[in-house]
Amino acid sequence: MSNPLVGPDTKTRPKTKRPPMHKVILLNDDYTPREFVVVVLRSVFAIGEGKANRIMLTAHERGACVVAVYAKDIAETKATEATEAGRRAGHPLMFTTEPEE
Ligand code: TYC
Repeated sequence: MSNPLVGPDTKTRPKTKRPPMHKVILLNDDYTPREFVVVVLRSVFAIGEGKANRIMLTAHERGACVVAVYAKDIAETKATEATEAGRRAGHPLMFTTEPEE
């Protein structure tokens, strides 16, 4: 039997939205050797050789390629680390980040 003094059950759903994940994007340039790009992808992002080659080639052909998706601070740290690795070796290699969707 329903009690008229009691409203319908409502579930309180927490309003906490997950923060958006961030893409790390590899940008093409005309100077960085392909093999160097693959070495950086493998070491900074723990990507296997085949996949690293495909990501490098996609950036080479299309101008940019998404490398991986992480929480914002991790994406930014890895993009900086990978860009720095290129800079230390005298290459203009660039990684950027952007929020997903
Ligand atoms: N375009 C470079 C070359 O021809 C290779 C390269 C590929 C550089 C991908 C950056 O994100 C890159 N040597």
